[in-house]
Amino acid sequence: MKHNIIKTPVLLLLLIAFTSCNNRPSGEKPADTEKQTKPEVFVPGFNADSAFYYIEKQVAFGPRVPNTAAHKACAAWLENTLKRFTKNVVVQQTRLKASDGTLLDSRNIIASFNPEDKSRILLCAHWDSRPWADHDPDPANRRKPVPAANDGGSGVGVLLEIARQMSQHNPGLGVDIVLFDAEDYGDHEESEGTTQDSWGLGSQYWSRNPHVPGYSARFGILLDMVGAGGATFTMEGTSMYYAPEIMRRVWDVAHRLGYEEFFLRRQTGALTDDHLYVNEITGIPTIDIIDYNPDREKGFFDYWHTVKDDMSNISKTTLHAVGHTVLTVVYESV
Ligand code: AHN
Ligand code: ZN
Repeated sequence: MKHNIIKTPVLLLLLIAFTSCNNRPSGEKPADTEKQTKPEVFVPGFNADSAFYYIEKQVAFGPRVPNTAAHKACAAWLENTLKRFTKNVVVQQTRLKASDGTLLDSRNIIASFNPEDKSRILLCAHWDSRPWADHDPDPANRRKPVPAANDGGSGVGVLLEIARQMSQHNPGLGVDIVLFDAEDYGDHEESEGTTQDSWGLGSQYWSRNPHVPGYSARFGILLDMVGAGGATFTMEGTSMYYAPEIMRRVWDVAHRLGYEEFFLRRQTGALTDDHLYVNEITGIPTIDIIDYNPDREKGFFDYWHTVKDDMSNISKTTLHAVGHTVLTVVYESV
């Protein structure tokens, strides 16, 4: 386990537990003032079969590693699928430099609902696959790509189903779904001198170059690894630093809906994920719903960054708990 240097003294007090991909939130801390929700509004049902199908479709392209044909084909499919749900779809295509120097043909895919509305919510997930299964127990697999059903596919599957629901029932406020590319091109475990900012390249780019100049939102929710059976979403440290009120509100909704076995009220160490860059660079208070539990060997799900991150890990029960919770938070934010 490697530990990063903490640069901000207050964080020493705030962040107790640290993990192998910890970080040091250092940007401006935005005001985190969201009013309480209104439980009486209409919320459409979340169809977990549909979300599951959207994950199957992604996985069927093969690993969506930047600069591969599968990646390009999946990008086109994601764009066309979102265009069935809203006419406001933009693709940010750019070349991003990985820390090993590789130029990645990257696409952030963005779908907006009620684009003229000033009151907005950001929903995001990464859609790319990790190029190396560097946590595979078999060393022979550690240079092979990850199928990325859970780590990548699941968050996108849930957001596509949310988009489908919003196309049928207008949420009554602005919602932007941002599918980040090149999240999982972070340095290989066995490479020397790993750097934290090798992760989240697509979200770093979008945060500096949002699809709408001066873009802002009331808050953001990132979904990462939201599909495994037995998932536990602990109260992750970066989210708790930047957006504690959003965390409490989302966890309150989840508990009210009966999903307390998934959404644990336990604070855990700060992680580097796309929400870190959104928080640091845009100032939009953004949380991460991520399957993470320090009691596990890896912290993440068993097949994280292995060649077995395939459809056999995906549970409709977990997808439903997350999708229902996030849809409820969105529709109750009117
Ligand atoms: C690290 O492993 C450094 N952070 C977790 C972010 C991640 C990777 N999410 C999915 N894959
Ligand atoms: Zn990953």
